[in-house]
Amino acid sequence: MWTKLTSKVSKKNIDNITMRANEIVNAAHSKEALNWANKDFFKADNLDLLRLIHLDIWPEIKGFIDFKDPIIDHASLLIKAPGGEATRMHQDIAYWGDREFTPTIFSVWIALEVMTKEKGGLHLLYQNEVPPAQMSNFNRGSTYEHEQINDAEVSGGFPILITPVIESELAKSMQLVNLERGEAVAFDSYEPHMTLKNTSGAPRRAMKIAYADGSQKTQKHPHLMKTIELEKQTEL
Ligand SMILES: O=C(O)CCC(=O)C(=O)O
Ligand SMILES: [Fe+2]
Repeated sequence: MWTKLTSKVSKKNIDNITMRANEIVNAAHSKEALNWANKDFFKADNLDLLRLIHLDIWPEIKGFIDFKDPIIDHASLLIKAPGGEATRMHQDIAYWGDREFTPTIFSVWIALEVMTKEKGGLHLLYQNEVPPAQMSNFNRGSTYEHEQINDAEVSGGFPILITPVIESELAKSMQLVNLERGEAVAFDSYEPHMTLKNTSGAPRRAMKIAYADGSQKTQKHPHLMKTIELEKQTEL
C-alpha cells in the first residue's frame, strides 16, 4: 500500500539538502563509496536538516497513524550515480523481517528533483495506491517469494529480490510515480517497488525517512531516534 503525501518539503529545505548532497557526490570516488555515504548521511551530521524535513511532512502523517512510540528507524540519502544500476523489484519486509515483532516500518521517499524513468524514479503498483487517510491500514500485506542474488552491485546494493516469474507478472502494473521536487510518497514494507538504471547522465537525488512504532522493535537493529527527540533538538 502506498500514498502520495499532500504535504511537500519546502523549497528552502530541498535547496539545503541538495547542496549537501552535491558535496557527497563530488567527494565520492566510486559508486560503492556513494552507496555508503548515502546510508551514513543522517547518522551524525545533517540531523538539523532531517529535523526540518521531518517537520514538513510529519504533521500530515501523524494524523493518520496511531503509533505508541513513533521513531525514525533509519533515514538515508538515495543518490543513484549516473549509470547506477536498476534496483530490482523487492518488498522491504524481506530485509526488515527481524527488526520488529509486528511490522510497522514504512518509508517516506522524497524527490529532491523531478523524477523520471531515465533518472531512476520510484516505480510502484498502481492498484495499491490509497488516500493518505488510509495509512492506518499500512503493513497488513503478505510477502512474495524472494531470492538472494550474489552480486549486489547488479541491483543497486539491494541483493534480496522478488523471484523472476512473480517479478515479471507484477511488472505489468508497475508505474513510475510522478514526483516534483519536494514531493513524497509513503509506502509500507509490503509494497513491491523498483527503480530503473539511471541513464540520464546526472546523479538522481532522492532521500527517505523510514518511520516505525518503537514499541514493536526487537533488539536486532539499532534505530536512529524517537521523533520527539528529533523535534526537541534545537542546536544540532
Ligand atoms: O531509491 C531507490 O532506488 C530504491 C530504494 C529502495 O528500495 C528503498 O529505499 O527501500
Ligand atoms: Fe526498498
